[in-house]
Amino acid sequence: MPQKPIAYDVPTPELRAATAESIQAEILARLIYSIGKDPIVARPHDWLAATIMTVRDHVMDRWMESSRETWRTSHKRVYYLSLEFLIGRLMRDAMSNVGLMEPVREALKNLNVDLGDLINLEPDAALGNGGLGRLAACFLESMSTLKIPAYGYGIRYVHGLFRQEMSEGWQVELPEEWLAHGNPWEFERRESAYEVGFGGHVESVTDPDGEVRQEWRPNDHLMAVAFDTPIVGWRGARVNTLRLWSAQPIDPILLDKFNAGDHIGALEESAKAEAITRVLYPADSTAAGQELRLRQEFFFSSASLQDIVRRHLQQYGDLGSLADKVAVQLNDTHPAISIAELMRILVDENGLKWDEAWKLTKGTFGYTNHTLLPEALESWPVFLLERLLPRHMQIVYQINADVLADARDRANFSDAQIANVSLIDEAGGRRVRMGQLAFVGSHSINGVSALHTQLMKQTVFSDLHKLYPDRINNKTNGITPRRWLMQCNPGLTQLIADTIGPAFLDDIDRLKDLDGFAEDAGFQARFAQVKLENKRKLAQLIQDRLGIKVSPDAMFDVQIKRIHEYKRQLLNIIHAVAMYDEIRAHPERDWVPRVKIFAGKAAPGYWNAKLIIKLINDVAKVINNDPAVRGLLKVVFLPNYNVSLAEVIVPAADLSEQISTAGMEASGTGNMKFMANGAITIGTMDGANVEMHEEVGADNIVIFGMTAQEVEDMRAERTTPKQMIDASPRLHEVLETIATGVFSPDDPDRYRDLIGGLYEHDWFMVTRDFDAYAKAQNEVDAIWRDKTQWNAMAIRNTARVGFFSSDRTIGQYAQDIWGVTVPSR
Ligand code: 26V
Repeated sequence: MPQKPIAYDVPTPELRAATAESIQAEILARLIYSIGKDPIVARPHDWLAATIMTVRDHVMDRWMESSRETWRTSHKRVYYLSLEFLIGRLMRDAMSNVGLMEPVREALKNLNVDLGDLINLEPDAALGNGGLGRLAACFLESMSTLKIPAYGYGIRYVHGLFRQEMSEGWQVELPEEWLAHGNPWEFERRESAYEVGFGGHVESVTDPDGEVRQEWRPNDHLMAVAFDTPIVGWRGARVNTLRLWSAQPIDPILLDKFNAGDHIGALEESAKAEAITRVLYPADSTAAGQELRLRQEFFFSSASLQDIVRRHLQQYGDLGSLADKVAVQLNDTHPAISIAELMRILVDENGLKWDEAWKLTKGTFGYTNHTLLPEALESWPVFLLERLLPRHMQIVYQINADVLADARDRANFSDAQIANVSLIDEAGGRRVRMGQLAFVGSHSINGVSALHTQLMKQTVFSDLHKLYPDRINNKTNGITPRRWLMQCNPGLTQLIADTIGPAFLDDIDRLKDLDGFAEDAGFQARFAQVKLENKRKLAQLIQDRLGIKVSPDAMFDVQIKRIHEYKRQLLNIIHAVAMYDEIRAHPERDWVPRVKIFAGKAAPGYWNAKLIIKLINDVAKVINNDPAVRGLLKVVFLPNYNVSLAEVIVPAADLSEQISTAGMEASGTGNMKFMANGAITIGTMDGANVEMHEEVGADNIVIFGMTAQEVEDMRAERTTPKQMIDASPRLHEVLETIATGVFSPDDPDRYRDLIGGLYEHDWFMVTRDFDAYAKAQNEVDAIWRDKTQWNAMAIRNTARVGFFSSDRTIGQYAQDIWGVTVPSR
């Protein structure tokens, strides 16, 4: 039965008043009554839990009111489906968004506890690999800020992204345990549990009225249990829910096995079920291809769709209005099986006609593509889908039949074009292409930067784009300015507020008012002072963690992101070696002191990425210890890069390295974080760098290297770079130094193949872009020497970052894709 909209007439509750005294009492009450600890013996983790619970309490009224309001007003709901949410820490974010920072700090101080220590004690929720997962987290915060009724749906991995340690410069992966001390943010919802099936067979059933229906009879079952986390927007505008699914067995123990003495066998089912949500896949650029990954994808998709349909029926009573009241956004193809699952729920379980169900499905789904790398495009063997999800395989075939008919009849496609749009890849073993499935099942397909969207139209989806020309659109990524400016850089935030007033806190475009201060000597000095303070903190962290002394007066040149050949950390470290050679060859020159800072994880199976980490560490060891360098150059690799570490590094950066091979970085979002914090970018015309160049102006960014078109042409030529390398004596020498073991005397051949690859094909254009890069770095040095120019450029970066707020991005999704009106703020 549909529920009547509830006639609550509760006004939006004000955020509960808070003073240091009231908060202190609340924390103590939580410590005693919820944690069960006497303050005298309470450990830091007890204080943390009590503080989180206190902050959480201040969010609860808004949370309930937010969902009440959505029921009452019947507004459309947005569901963001993502296998990854790279949340990081939540306490500072929540405190800051509801204005509790100062009272909590004060309250804790009175209790002899340091808020900063507690903040650093909170585990960093790393339920994601990199950009795609962090984007999902920024989007959640922006959806709350913009008061959009939204839910994030994901997986509650017991182990998030692995912890990275260094062993003699090599990456070692260790399990991550964010739940070890419990998670005070989450609420387990045992009542919101769904059965998810796998395997079995499909039966044709004839209804009493003669209709033939398909019924899936899975032979494996498990439960999806919901865990909810509140996500509060800026100034508590709204509180949305992040709902993460945990897999649990239907029967926790098989008693007959146990009683028969098979104690391990009795727990087998349970272990099998729980395996599904145990660990996040740590690869972000090669489709995993393993059965467990497909099980994760379906488990999560099915639970989410069941929940969405249940909620819709509860409120509206019928499914005809689904596309009017529900928008589901697929974060890449990882949840694309949802399209077949919704069709199954509509047709098999609710008796809708195929055509109507298909219309509703397309009206409901939108799909965001985040990569064009061929190896990252997901596809699953037909035999695997047939075995795990036999009914979904039938549905995929049926969808495909319609698409192929469209292609033949309506568009008059050639055989090659038909093969391109087909959901089934026939080359090699037959596979289902999830990108094609997501495309045909969605009314909107978007890329994440202007260039990326254009390339989508020209490459992977060129024929689907011809067939359905009004579907592809662009939504350039963004970042939340709350976490990535206000919270991580309070010094700069205060300075900006003192200079142009606090309006930018609510309307980020007002940062433009800083433009007028770019040349103001007094403001420049204060701006530089804030940067220096942030650099001191990072220098301290480097000293503490690595025992390396770096001068905060040197230029902090930063590249932090996943390690990948296309991101070209190799280009950066080769440049470090070139600098090293020159400093030694020309000690008399006026060198700009630099610290090259790297951080990032490599996928555990990605050999070259791991080798690049080792190379950075090998080079660091030599350069940092060579007295001839006189401290003019330091190389630092900070282990275990995560959101929390980024929050320390980004505000301290002078130079932001965004140097991917043009055409390969879909957008990048780190680039935007640095821009907000007044770093100058050295970058290629790739991803969102192109739009940064446009927004900040050519004079305030350092662009170098081949364009995407030039890369494509060069690759087509198939010339080897050898001649070119030989013609560049400087590059040649550097490559030889690395290849012959100068940095790896313990294993002189360690880098022979890595460097050999550059001579042979150099797919990522490291050598072809080297000279341009080195020249651009010289330009950077020249700007650095002119502090007035540097500061003016840096200030303009902060001033012009407004476009890259995820509030802008989400506003565009809401308007163009979801059909949701954004209430005025
Ligand atoms: C992820 C995974 C996860 C584990 C299993 C297999 C697999 C295969 C492919 C992928 C795709 C990851 C794509 C991705 O992270 N793209 C990044 O998305 C960012 C947000 O849009 C964007 O800024 C980056 O440029 C883009 O690389």
